[in-house]
Amino acid sequence: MPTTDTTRRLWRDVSVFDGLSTLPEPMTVITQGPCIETIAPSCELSAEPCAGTIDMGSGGVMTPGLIDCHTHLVFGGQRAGEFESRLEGVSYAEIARQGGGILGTVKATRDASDETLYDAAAKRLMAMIDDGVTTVEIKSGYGLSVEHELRMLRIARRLGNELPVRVTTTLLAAHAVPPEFKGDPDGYIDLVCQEILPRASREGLADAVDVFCENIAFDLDQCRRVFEAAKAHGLPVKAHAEQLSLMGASRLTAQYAGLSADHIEYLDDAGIDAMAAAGCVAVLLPGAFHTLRETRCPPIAALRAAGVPMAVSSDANPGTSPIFFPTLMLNLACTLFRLTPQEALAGMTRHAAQALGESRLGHLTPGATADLCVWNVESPAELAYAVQPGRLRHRLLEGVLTHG
Ligand code: DI6
Ligand code: FE
Repeated sequence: MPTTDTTRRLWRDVSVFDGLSTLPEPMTVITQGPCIETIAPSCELSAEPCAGTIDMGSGGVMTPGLIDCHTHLVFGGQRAGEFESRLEGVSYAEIARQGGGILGTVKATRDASDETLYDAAAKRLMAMIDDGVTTVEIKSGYGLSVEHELRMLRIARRLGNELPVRVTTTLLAAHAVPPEFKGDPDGYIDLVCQEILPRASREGLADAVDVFCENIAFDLDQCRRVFEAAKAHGLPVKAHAEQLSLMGASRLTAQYAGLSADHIEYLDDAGIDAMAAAGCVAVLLPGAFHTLRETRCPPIAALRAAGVPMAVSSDANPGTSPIFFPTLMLNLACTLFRLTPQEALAGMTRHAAQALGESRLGHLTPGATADLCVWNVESPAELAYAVQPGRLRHRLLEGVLTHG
């Protein structure tokens, strides 16, 4: 991420989506250094920029910078062969049980050099930056040993230091049982709780802790142990929950005041109530739903009725969502999950920020961080309606112009 400057910038007559809804009239927006200074109807403000203010022009749509709050961007290799097997009818769970899937990527990741992993992830991340992402969460989970989990987190941190994007990191050591612990998931959870997590915390490498709670991964008790260790180290938790079956991980996450429960295709009413009471965000991942050709949708209407904030994210990973195109997720969230375009946009801005515990991000209000995008479109809904690269006109990261 670049260091901030003190430039004052002004946009005239833009259509503003503020993170929750589209403001009713053309707006004038002024940023000063790393913050948003003013957002007001153009008819109420003089259009003359004062001395020292840069005029950024008029028209277009302004949104908060997009936030992708669930990705697995650092990995080695690719899994096109597995894609072909799935098309022939082999299930994701079956491939995992045969030692492929996540474990295939673990081997390729361990075998790759730091430079190879960094360069491949940087290329994927640059594509997402060009599509409007200003903040991205990156998980570990393809290392599954002390050395390799920490290495993945260091590479994620380096991406945030060297590229124009804010990176938050999540330790997902409890993603799969590594080959060294085959048949002994509890032994591996001991390693996660006693060594990997404490070291990631001590070295400042993880902003949060995630688990994969599923028949093919870890059960509820094992996830609870990881959450206890996270709590002991003061790290917030989240979960890959109810993706392929109902395991109860959403409720568990809510009990630990977790940031989010993600996937949640099989979420039940008890889980929804627990999430609503705890303020836990529902992270919807339509890319994985699409890639796995799932048919059971997350309970969108019930989440909406219960007032659970819904985020939308890419789940960018080599197995279930090899898609590095954030605005496509806006489209898929509408077409597959029946979100409105406004809900989808809130899902990649305000609610995604909430899923990361970042209250100064994801909304356009005076005093908020000046992470924003101006798009060459006529209405915010157009961002979800058309699937089209190259629509970004300006991108600001903490007040620094990084695009346009
Ligand atoms: N669920 C997912 O969608 C990703 N991880 C997880 O637990 C997929 C990871 C992969 O297949 O490589
Ligand atoms: Fe995931």
